[in-house]
Amino acid sequence: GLVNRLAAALLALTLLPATAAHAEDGYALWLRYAPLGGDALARLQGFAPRVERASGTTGGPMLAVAEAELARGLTSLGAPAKTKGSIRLDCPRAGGDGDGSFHIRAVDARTLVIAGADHRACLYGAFALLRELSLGRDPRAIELDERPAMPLRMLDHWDNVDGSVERGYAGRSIFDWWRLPDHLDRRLIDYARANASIGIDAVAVNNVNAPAIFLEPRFIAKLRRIADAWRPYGIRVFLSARFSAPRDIGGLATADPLDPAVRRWWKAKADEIYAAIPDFGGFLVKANSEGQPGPQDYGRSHADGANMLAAALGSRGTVIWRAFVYSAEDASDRAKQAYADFVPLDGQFADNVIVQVKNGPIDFQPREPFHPIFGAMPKTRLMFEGQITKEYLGFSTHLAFLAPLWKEALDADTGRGGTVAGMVRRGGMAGVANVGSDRNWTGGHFDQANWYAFGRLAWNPSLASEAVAREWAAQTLGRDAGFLDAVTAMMLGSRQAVVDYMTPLGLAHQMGTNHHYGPAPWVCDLARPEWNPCYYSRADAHGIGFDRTASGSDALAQYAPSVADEWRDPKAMDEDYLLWFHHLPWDWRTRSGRSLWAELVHRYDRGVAAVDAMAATWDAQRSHVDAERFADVAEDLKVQQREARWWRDASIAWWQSLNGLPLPAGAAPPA
Ligand code: GCW
Repeated sequence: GLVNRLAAALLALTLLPATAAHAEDGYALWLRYAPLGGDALARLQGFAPRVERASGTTGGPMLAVAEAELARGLTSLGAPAKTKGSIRLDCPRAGGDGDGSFHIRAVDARTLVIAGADHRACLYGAFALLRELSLGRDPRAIELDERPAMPLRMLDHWDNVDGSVERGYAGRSIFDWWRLPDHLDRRLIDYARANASIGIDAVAVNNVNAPAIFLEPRFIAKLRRIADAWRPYGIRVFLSARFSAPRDIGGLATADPLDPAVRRWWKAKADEIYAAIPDFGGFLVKANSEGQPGPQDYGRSHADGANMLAAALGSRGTVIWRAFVYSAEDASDRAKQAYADFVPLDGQFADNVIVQVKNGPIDFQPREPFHPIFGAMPKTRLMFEGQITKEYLGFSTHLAFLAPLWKEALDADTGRGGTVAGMVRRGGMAGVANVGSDRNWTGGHFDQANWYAFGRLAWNPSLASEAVAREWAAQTLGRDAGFLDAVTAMMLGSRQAVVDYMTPLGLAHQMGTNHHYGPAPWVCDLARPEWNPCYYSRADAHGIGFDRTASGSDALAQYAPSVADEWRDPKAMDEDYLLWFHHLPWDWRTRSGRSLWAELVHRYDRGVAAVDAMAATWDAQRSHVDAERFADVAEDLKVQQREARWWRDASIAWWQSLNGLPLPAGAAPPA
């Protein structure tokens, strides 16, 4: 009696804090399905659905995932055990070969139907329905008609064999290659589930700087275990393939793509992989870039290299060939090189080759104009590569919501018959993953929003950043309307804040060598000129900025005339790109009426002030967020406040050492 009750109470006391902390450590991501309240709960209880199958729909692993998710989500949101209505799954074809298009609608007052061609439709439909319910929508009024904007919605892991992650800021790799294939970490299932919930359908599991070991039989067995685990979630695995593998592990003397023995080797390798993984996605390749081997080592073109691998895969898979190339030999303007290398090859790539192009022409900077290749290769399938992990935006310590960054590129009119998003509709979008073994997956809690946003935008690039931020925050953090207004506004302004305190007015690549974290505008002595921050700023006593007009590198000419016209005149253009395209004297008048120098300082100050405002906004939300995540974010924001000042003060001091100018009137004193 009493002893037992005391023991139970004690046990509850010891368990409670741990359980509560676990629930709010961020592991659940946006799939918390926190219990609904108020009207939303009453509506769900009034509907009280059970999940059933339409007559033509039979079970299978992918449908089982959809059913389990619905059961879990509905219960967690507060649906009663005693049911009245139903959610009917009408996805007749088993398996997930379709594109995942689905619709959801009420057929009568008691029945919601999720319908589509095959099980993938019901998988995506299930997650979409739960999202709507989580947002408090009336179940019987939900009507969705969705189709993915592009076939490949992909995450690229830069994860290494030893468990380290290149540019990873969320702990070690989630892939435990040592224990695979015998042991599959549950986390990989949770990962697939999170990806399926946002429509991600492909994952490259290893770094593009790839050793050939991944192509060895023992690794193919490991990959197979992952592929089997992810199949029910609609995710195909891709492998980064080292171009020199025939030499590295194949015993051949060459990796020349036109050499018959090399071609046979890759064909046999592909056959071996497909025997283990019948739906293997294909190869992702970084070739002739930053020291990686490639076809140019043998005097062959990127098309020769890509097509050779494409022939090995045949209709079974896809070669994703990266356009991220720049060479030490031609350092006149790094921004021009990918276009110069690839555009002449338009029309030469095999049908199952996709050329993957970073959002901007340099390298994942806080702000870049869109890459000029978009629109310039109409006969080639293109893919958009974004970086979810924040290599150049303060790692996982600084808060920056990246949907506005990607949207800036995706929405840009290329002037060549469509937007950037339109140019990748036959290819897709790949995001460099920001996921690791941290409890909350991504290091910073708000970095989860970037993973989420990337998936949502790949599914539908016309979604507004604001809508994505809001739905993420509502599912992940809390549903209070005032809270959501405040947090959404904070997220939407956060990337511009980073731009302002790191690289305002179109500056780029002022980060420290290799680590790319703090400011280092003074660095000018690295062997490769285009690795030096001074190469990008071109700052001296007289002025600052990179002249990419006809009087300079003329990178502007790589854009369609209508686009180039927008950026040609420094007086008329969007000043967010000013110093990307123009070298201007320090006393040049900007549109605000301030001198260039004063405007630059103004923007650094504005960035610092924006971070201070973010910290204040967050501080006011204490009552709306669990204590654990509130404190985590508050701590990171303190670091960001300090480091925004570091960026501003170090940058301004360096420019002053060149131009000898005093701080403009009204500027904040250094911290
Ligand atoms: O952004 C740069 C990174 C490298 C990366 C490279 C790439 C994987 O600094 O770490 O290498 O781009 O995209 O290939």
